[in-house]
Amino acid sequence: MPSSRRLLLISTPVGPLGSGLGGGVELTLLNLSQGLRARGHQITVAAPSGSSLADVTVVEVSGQLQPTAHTQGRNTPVILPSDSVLGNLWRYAQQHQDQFDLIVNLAYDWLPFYLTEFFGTPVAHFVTMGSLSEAMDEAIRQVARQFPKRLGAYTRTQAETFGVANAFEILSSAIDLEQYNFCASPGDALAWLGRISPEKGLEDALEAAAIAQVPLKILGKLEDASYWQQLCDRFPQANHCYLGFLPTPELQAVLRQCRALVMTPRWVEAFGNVAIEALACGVPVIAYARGGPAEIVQQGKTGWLVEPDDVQGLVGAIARIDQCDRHACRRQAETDYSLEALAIRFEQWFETIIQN
Ligand code: HBI
Repeated sequence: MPSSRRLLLISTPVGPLGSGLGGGVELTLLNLSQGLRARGHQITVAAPSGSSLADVTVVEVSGQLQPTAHTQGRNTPVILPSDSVLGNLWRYAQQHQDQFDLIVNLAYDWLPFYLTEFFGTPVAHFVTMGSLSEAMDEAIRQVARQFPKRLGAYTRTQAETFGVANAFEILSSAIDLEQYNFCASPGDALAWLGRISPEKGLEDALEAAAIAQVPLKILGKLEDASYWQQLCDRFPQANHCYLGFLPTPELQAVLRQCRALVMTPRWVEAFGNVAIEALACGVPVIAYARGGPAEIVQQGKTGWLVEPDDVQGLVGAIARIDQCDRHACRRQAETDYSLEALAIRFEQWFETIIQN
Protein backbone atom coordinates (compact mmCIF):
# COMPACT_ATOMS: atom_id res chain seq x y z
CA MET A 1 0.00 0.00 0.00
CA PRO A 2 1.67 3.27 -1.07
CA SER A 3 1.97 6.09 1.48
CA SER A 4 -1.08 8.12 2.40
CA ARG A 5 -1.30 11.25 0.25
CA ARG A 6 -2.97 14.61 1.05
CA LEU A 7 -5.10 15.32 -2.01
CA LEU A 8 -7.08 18.46 -2.89
CA LEU A 9 -9.78 17.73 -5.53
CA ILE A 10 -11.21 20.89 -7.12
CA SER A 11 -14.71 20.50 -8.52
CA THR A 12 -16.53 21.97 -11.52
CA PRO A 13 -17.54 25.64 -11.13
CA VAL A 14 -20.88 25.22 -13.01
CA GLY A 15 -22.86 24.28 -9.93
CA PRO A 16 -22.73 23.07 -6.33
CA LEU A 17 -22.14 19.35 -5.77
CA GLY A 18 -25.53 17.71 -5.28
CA SER A 19 -27.32 20.06 -7.67
CA GLY A 20 -26.93 17.74 -10.67
CA LEU A 21 -25.56 20.70 -12.69
CA GLY A 22 -22.10 19.08 -12.66
CA GLY A 23 -23.35 15.98 -14.44
CA GLY A 24 -20.89 13.09 -14.51
CA VAL A 25 -18.29 15.04 -12.54
CA GLU A 26 -20.36 14.73 -9.35
CA LEU A 27 -20.39 10.96 -9.59
CA THR A 28 -16.69 10.81 -10.50
CA LEU A 29 -15.79 13.01 -7.51
CA LEU A 30 -17.90 10.93 -5.11
CA ASN A 31 -16.55 7.61 -6.37
CA LEU A 32 -12.98 8.88 -6.42
CA SER A 33 -13.23 10.30 -2.88
CA GLN A 34 -14.72 7.09 -1.50
CA GLY A 35 -12.24 4.83 -3.31
CA LEU A 36 -9.16 6.86 -2.39
CA ARG A 37 -10.17 7.27 1.26
CA ALA A 38 -10.71 3.51 1.48
CA ARG A 39 -7.04 3.23 0.47
CA GLY A 40 -5.95 5.55 3.26
CA HIS A 41 -5.52 8.87 1.43
CA GLN A 42 -6.69 12.19 2.90
CA ILE A 43 -9.26 13.85 0.62
CA THR A 44 -10.36 17.49 0.63
CA VAL A 45 -12.83 18.67 -2.02
CA ALA A 46 -13.18 22.36 -2.90
CA ALA A 47 -16.47 23.23 -4.60
CA PRO A 48 -19.02 26.06 -5.02
CA SER A 49 -21.06 27.13 -1.94
CA GLY A 50 -24.03 24.87 -1.27
CA SER A 51 -22.06 21.75 -2.18
CA SER A 52 -22.42 18.50 -0.28
CA LEU A 53 -20.75 15.17 -1.05
CA ALA A 54 -21.77 12.30 1.23
CA ASP A 55 -19.37 12.28 4.22
CA VAL A 56 -16.44 13.90 2.35
CA THR A 57 -14.81 17.12 3.65
CA VAL A 58 -15.96 19.89 1.28
CA VAL A 59 -14.48 23.40 1.39
CA GLU A 60 -17.31 25.59 0.08
CA VAL A 61 -16.19 28.58 -1.98
CA SER A 62 -18.47 31.48 -2.87
CA GLY A 63 -18.74 33.38 -6.16
CA GLN A 64 -20.59 33.50 -9.45
CA LEU A 65 -21.05 30.14 -11.20
CA GLN A 66 -19.30 29.52 -14.53
CA PRO A 67 -21.39 29.25 -17.73
CA THR A 68 -21.38 25.67 -18.99
CA ALA A 69 -18.88 24.84 -21.75
CA HIS A 70 -20.86 22.14 -23.46
CA THR A 71 -23.37 24.49 -25.03
CA GLN A 72 -20.85 27.01 -26.40
CA GLY A 73 -19.18 27.12 -29.81
CA ARG A 74 -15.63 26.26 -30.74
CA ASN A 75 -14.51 29.87 -30.93
CA THR A 76 -16.11 31.06 -27.70
CA PRO A 77 -13.69 33.38 -25.88
CA VAL A 78 -12.70 32.48 -22.31
CA ILE A 79 -15.38 33.86 -19.98
CA LEU A 80 -14.90 34.85 -16.33
CA PRO A 81 -17.85 36.51 -14.54
CA SER A 82 -17.10 39.08 -11.80
CA ASP A 83 -16.40 37.47 -8.41
CA SER A 84 -16.11 34.16 -10.27
CA VAL A 85 -16.25 31.01 -8.16
CA LEU A 86 -13.66 29.55 -10.53
CA GLY A 87 -11.18 32.30 -9.67
CA ASN A 88 -12.02 32.00 -5.95
CA LEU A 89 -11.53 28.20 -6.00
CA TRP A 90 -8.03 28.62 -7.44
CA ARG A 91 -7.15 31.41 -5.03
CA TYR A 92 -8.05 28.96 -2.24
CA ALA A 93 -5.84 26.32 -3.88
CA GLN A 94 -2.93 28.75 -4.23
CA GLN A 95 -3.19 29.87 -0.59
CA HIS A 96 -3.39 26.33 0.82
CA GLN A 97 -1.21 24.41 -1.61
CA ASP A 98 1.45 23.63 1.02
CA GLN A 99 -1.08 21.46 2.92
CA PHE A 100 -1.35 19.06 -0.03
CA ASP A 101 0.87 16.62 -1.94
CA LEU A 102 -1.19 17.04 -5.11
CA ILE A 103 -4.00 19.23 -6.43
CA VAL A 104 -6.42 17.56 -8.89
CA ASN A 105 -8.55 19.76 -11.16
CA LEU A 106 -11.88 18.44 -12.43
CA ALA A 107 -13.09 21.68 -14.02
CA TYR A 108 -13.34 21.81 -17.78
CA ASP A 109 -12.21 25.46 -17.82
CA TRP A 110 -9.29 27.48 -19.13
CA LEU A 111 -8.04 29.04 -15.85
CA PRO A 112 -6.83 25.91 -13.95
CA PHE A 113 -4.87 24.68 -16.98
CA TYR A 114 -3.28 28.11 -17.46
CA LEU A 115 -2.30 28.29 -13.77
CA THR A 116 -0.55 24.86 -13.73
CA GLU A 117 2.96 26.28 -14.12
CA PHE A 118 2.46 28.89 -11.37
CA PHE A 119 1.92 26.35 -8.56
CA GLY A 120 4.58 24.84 -6.30
CA THR A 121 2.42 21.83 -5.41
CA PRO A 122 1.84 19.76 -8.57
CA VAL A 123 -1.52 20.29 -10.30
CA ALA A 124 -3.03 17.37 -12.27
CA HIS A 125 -6.06 17.69 -14.56
CA PHE A 126 -8.77 15.08 -15.03
CA VAL A 127 -10.44 16.15 -18.28
CA THR A 128 -14.14 15.26 -18.23
CA MET A 129 -15.28 15.92 -21.82
CA GLY A 130 -13.91 15.73 -25.36
CA SER A 131 -12.66 18.75 -27.33
CA LEU A 132 -15.22 21.58 -27.28
CA SER A 133 -13.37 24.85 -27.96
CA GLU A 134 -10.13 26.23 -29.39
CA ALA A 135 -9.31 28.06 -26.12
CA MET A 136 -9.61 24.90 -24.03
CA ASP A 137 -7.71 22.79 -26.60
CA GLU A 138 -4.86 25.31 -26.51
CA ALA A 139 -4.73 25.34 -22.70
CA ILE A 140 -4.76 21.51 -22.60
CA ARG A 141 -2.05 21.25 -25.26
CA GLN A 142 0.08 23.75 -23.30
CA VAL A 143 -0.08 21.48 -20.23
CA ALA A 144 0.67 18.46 -22.47
CA ARG A 145 3.83 20.22 -23.67
CA GLN A 146 5.05 21.44 -20.27
CA PHE A 147 3.80 18.61 -18.00
CA PRO A 148 3.04 15.55 -20.15
CA LYS A 149 2.03 13.33 -17.22
CA ARG A 150 -0.43 15.77 -15.67
CA LEU A 151 -3.46 15.07 -17.93
CA GLY A 152 -6.02 12.32 -17.28
CA ALA A 153 -9.10 11.31 -19.26
CA TYR A 154 -11.84 8.68 -19.14
CA THR A 155 -11.03 7.12 -22.53
CA ARG A 156 -8.42 7.13 -25.31
CA THR A 157 -11.04 8.26 -27.84
CA GLN A 158 -11.78 11.28 -25.68
CA ALA A 159 -8.04 12.07 -25.28
CA GLU A 160 -7.54 11.79 -29.05
CA THR A 161 -9.99 14.65 -29.65
CA PHE A 162 -7.29 17.00 -28.28
CA GLY A 163 -4.57 15.73 -30.63
CA VAL A 164 -2.17 14.94 -27.76
CA ALA A 165 -3.48 11.53 -26.65
CA ASN A 166 -0.01 10.29 -25.67
CA ALA A 167 0.20 12.96 -22.97
CA PHE A 168 -2.92 11.56 -21.27
CA GLU A 169 -3.28 8.88 -18.62
CA ILE A 170 -6.44 6.85 -19.47
CA LEU A 171 -8.35 6.22 -16.22
CA SER A 172 -11.78 5.01 -17.30
CA SER A 173 -14.54 5.34 -14.69
CA ALA A 174 -16.37 3.38 -11.97
CA ILE A 175 -19.59 2.98 -10.02
CA ASP A 176 -20.44 1.72 -6.55
CA LEU A 177 -21.23 -1.88 -7.55
CA GLU A 178 -23.00 -2.54 -4.25
CA GLN A 179 -25.88 -0.37 -5.50
CA TYR A 180 -26.49 -2.58 -8.57
CA ASN A 181 -28.12 -6.01 -8.39
CA PHE A 182 -27.46 -8.69 -11.02
CA CYS A 183 -30.49 -10.05 -12.92
CA ALA A 184 -30.20 -13.30 -14.89
CA SER A 185 -33.70 -13.42 -16.37
CA PRO A 186 -34.91 -10.12 -17.85
CA GLY A 187 -38.21 -9.16 -19.45
CA ASP A 188 -38.54 -8.12 -23.13
CA ALA A 189 -37.91 -4.39 -22.83
CA LEU A 190 -34.83 -2.47 -23.89
CA ALA A 191 -33.55 0.48 -21.84
CA TRP A 192 -32.32 3.91 -22.88
CA LEU A 193 -30.66 6.08 -20.19
CA GLY A 194 -29.43 9.65 -20.40
CA ARG A 195 -30.18 13.33 -20.62
CA ILE A 196 -32.99 13.79 -23.17
CA SER A 197 -31.06 16.14 -25.43
CA PRO A 198 -30.23 16.01 -29.18
CA GLU A 199 -26.60 14.88 -28.78
CA LYS A 200 -27.83 11.66 -27.16
CA GLY A 201 -29.73 10.49 -30.29
CA LEU A 202 -32.83 9.03 -28.57
CA GLU A 203 -34.78 9.09 -31.87
CA ASP A 204 -32.63 6.24 -33.21
CA ALA A 205 -33.38 4.04 -30.19
CA LEU A 206 -37.12 4.76 -30.57
CA GLU A 207 -37.00 3.94 -34.29
CA ALA A 208 -35.01 0.71 -33.77
CA ALA A 209 -37.35 -0.46 -30.96
CA ALA A 210 -40.38 0.24 -33.17
CA ILE A 211 -38.90 -1.75 -36.09
CA ALA A 212 -37.87 -4.62 -33.78
CA GLN A 213 -41.29 -4.40 -32.07
CA VAL A 214 -39.84 -4.47 -28.57
CA PRO A 215 -40.75 -2.07 -25.75
CA LEU A 216 -38.26 0.69 -24.86
CA LYS A 217 -37.96 2.12 -21.33
CA ILE A 218 -36.60 5.68 -21.30
CA LEU A 219 -34.98 7.05 -18.12
CA GLY A 220 -33.18 10.34 -17.56
CA LYS A 221 -33.45 14.08 -17.11
CA LEU A 222 -35.82 15.75 -19.59
CA GLU A 223 -33.30 18.47 -20.49
CA ASP A 224 -34.67 19.70 -23.84
CA ALA A 225 -38.48 19.96 -23.82
CA SER A 226 -38.89 21.01 -27.46
CA TYR A 227 -36.72 18.11 -28.62
CA TRP A 228 -38.84 15.73 -26.48
CA GLN A 229 -42.02 17.16 -28.02
CA GLN A 230 -40.63 16.47 -31.52
CA LEU A 231 -39.92 12.87 -30.48
CA CYS A 232 -43.44 12.41 -29.08
CA ASP A 233 -44.92 13.82 -32.31
CA ARG A 234 -42.85 11.39 -34.40
CA PHE A 235 -43.17 8.39 -32.03
CA PRO A 236 -46.62 8.38 -30.39
CA GLN A 237 -45.54 5.55 -28.07
CA ALA A 238 -42.63 7.66 -26.67
CA ASN A 239 -44.69 9.29 -23.96
CA HIS A 240 -45.59 6.15 -22.06
CA CYS A 241 -42.03 4.78 -22.42
CA TYR A 242 -40.65 7.67 -20.34
CA LEU A 243 -40.14 6.75 -16.66
CA GLY A 244 -38.51 10.00 -15.52
CA PHE A 245 -35.19 10.80 -13.82
CA LEU A 246 -34.83 8.17 -11.08
CA PRO A 247 -32.31 7.95 -8.24
CA THR A 248 -29.89 5.02 -8.55
CA PRO A 249 -31.83 2.43 -6.46
CA GLU A 250 -35.02 2.88 -8.52
CA LEU A 251 -33.10 3.29 -11.79
CA GLN A 252 -31.23 0.00 -11.39
CA ALA A 253 -34.43 -1.80 -10.37
CA VAL A 254 -35.84 -0.96 -13.83
CA LEU A 255 -32.56 -1.34 -15.74
CA ARG A 256 -31.69 -4.82 -14.41
CA GLN A 257 -34.99 -6.23 -15.79
CA CYS A 258 -34.13 -5.09 -19.33
CA ARG A 259 -32.84 -7.30 -22.14
CA ALA A 260 -30.25 -4.70 -23.17
CA LEU A 261 -29.25 -1.05 -22.86
CA VAL A 262 -29.24 0.91 -26.14
CA MET A 263 -26.75 3.83 -26.45
CA THR A 264 -27.07 6.13 -29.46
CA PRO A 265 -24.63 9.02 -28.88
CA ARG A 266 -24.36 11.61 -31.65
CA TRP A 267 -21.25 13.13 -30.04
CA VAL A 268 -17.99 11.62 -28.73
CA GLU A 269 -19.28 10.39 -25.37
CA ALA A 270 -16.29 10.90 -23.05
CA PHE A 271 -17.20 7.74 -21.18
CA GLY A 272 -20.88 6.78 -20.79
CA ASN A 273 -21.38 5.80 -17.13
CA VAL A 274 -24.77 4.33 -18.05
CA ALA A 275 -22.90 1.55 -19.90
CA ILE A 276 -21.19 0.31 -16.74
CA GLU A 277 -24.39 0.72 -14.74
CA ALA A 278 -25.99 -1.72 -17.19
CA LEU A 279 -23.06 -4.17 -17.07
CA ALA A 280 -23.21 -4.13 -13.26
CA CYS A 281 -26.80 -5.40 -13.50
CA GLY A 282 -25.84 -8.07 -16.06
CA VAL A 283 -27.44 -6.05 -18.87
CA PRO A 284 -25.54 -6.17 -22.20
CA VAL A 285 -24.96 -2.91 -24.09
CA ILE A 286 -25.88 -2.18 -27.71
CA ALA A 287 -24.02 1.00 -28.64
CA TYR A 288 -22.86 3.07 -31.59
CA ALA A 289 -19.12 2.42 -31.97
CA ARG A 290 -18.36 6.02 -31.00
CA GLY A 291 -16.49 7.40 -27.96
CA GLY A 292 -16.47 5.78 -24.54
CA PRO A 293 -18.89 2.88 -25.15
CA ALA A 294 -16.59 1.63 -27.95
CA GLU A 295 -13.87 1.08 -25.31
CA ILE A 296 -16.21 -0.61 -22.84
CA VAL A 297 -18.31 -3.13 -24.82
CA GLN A 298 -16.68 -6.52 -25.48
CA GLN A 299 -18.14 -7.36 -28.92
CA GLY A 300 -20.53 -10.32 -28.83
CA LYS A 301 -19.82 -11.02 -25.16
CA THR A 302 -21.02 -8.05 -23.10
CA GLY A 303 -22.84 -6.33 -25.92
CA TRP A 304 -22.72 -5.25 -29.58
CA LEU A 305 -21.01 -2.26 -31.16
CA VAL A 306 -22.90 -0.90 -34.19
CA GLU A 307 -21.89 1.39 -37.08
CA PRO A 308 -22.65 4.91 -35.78
CA ASP A 309 -26.07 6.33 -36.80
CA ASP A 310 -27.07 3.01 -38.43
CA VAL A 311 -30.58 2.24 -37.11
CA GLN A 312 -30.75 -1.04 -39.04
CA GLY A 313 -27.50 -1.99 -37.30
CA LEU A 314 -29.24 -1.46 -33.95
CA VAL A 315 -32.12 -3.68 -35.11
CA GLY A 316 -29.67 -6.43 -36.08
CA ALA A 317 -27.94 -6.21 -32.69
CA ILE A 318 -31.28 -6.40 -30.88
CA ALA A 319 -31.99 -9.65 -32.74
CA ARG A 320 -28.63 -11.09 -31.58
CA ILE A 321 -28.62 -9.81 -27.99
CA ASP A 322 -29.25 -13.26 -26.46
CA GLN A 323 -25.80 -14.35 -27.72
CA CYS A 324 -24.33 -12.11 -25.01
CA ASP A 325 -23.59 -13.42 -21.51
CA ARG A 326 -25.22 -11.59 -18.62
CA HIS A 327 -22.79 -13.11 -16.12
CA ALA A 328 -19.85 -11.88 -18.22
CA CYS A 329 -21.39 -8.38 -18.07
CA ARG A 330 -21.38 -8.40 -14.27
CA ARG A 331 -17.88 -9.87 -14.17
CA GLN A 332 -16.54 -7.13 -16.45
CA ALA A 333 -18.01 -4.48 -14.13
CA GLU A 334 -16.40 -6.12 -11.08
CA THR A 335 -12.99 -6.42 -12.74
CA ASP A 336 -12.71 -3.00 -14.39
CA TYR A 337 -15.30 -0.62 -12.93
CA SER A 338 -15.34 -1.05 -9.15
CA LEU A 339 -14.48 1.84 -6.81
CA GLU A 340 -11.31 0.02 -5.81
CA ALA A 341 -10.18 -0.50 -9.42
CA LEU A 342 -10.71 3.21 -10.09
CA ALA A 343 -8.86 4.30 -6.94
CA ILE A 344 -5.89 2.08 -7.82
CA ARG A 345 -5.70 3.58 -11.33
CA PHE A 346 -5.78 7.14 -9.97
CA GLU A 347 -3.35 6.32 -7.15
CA GLN A 348 -0.81 4.98 -9.67
CA TRP A 349 -1.26 8.11 -11.81
CA PHE A 350 -0.78 10.38 -8.79
CA GLU A 351 2.38 8.54 -7.72
CA THR A 352 3.97 9.01 -11.17
CA ILE A 353 3.37 12.76 -10.77
CA ILE A 354 4.41 13.15 -7.13
CA GLN A 355 7.53 11.00 -7.49
CA ASN A 356 8.98 12.45 -10.67
N1 HBI B 1 -18.68 23.67 -18.21
N2 HBI B 1 -17.44 25.62 -17.97
C1 HBI B 1 -17.67 24.33 -17.62
N3 HBI B 1 -16.90 23.76 -16.68
C2 HBI B 1 -17.08 22.46 -16.29
O1 HBI B 1 -16.37 21.96 -15.42
C3 HBI B 1 -18.15 21.73 -16.88
C4 HBI B 1 -18.94 22.37 -17.85
N4 HBI B 1 -19.96 21.70 -18.43
C5 HBI B 1 -20.31 20.33 -18.10
C6 HBI B 1 -19.44 19.77 -17.06
N5 HBI B 1 -18.41 20.43 -16.52
C7 HBI B 1 -19.70 18.37 -16.59
O2 HBI B 1 -21.08 18.12 -16.58
C8 HBI B 1 -19.03 17.41 -17.54
O3 HBI B 1 -17.70 17.65 -17.35
C9 HBI B 1 -19.34 15.98 -17.23
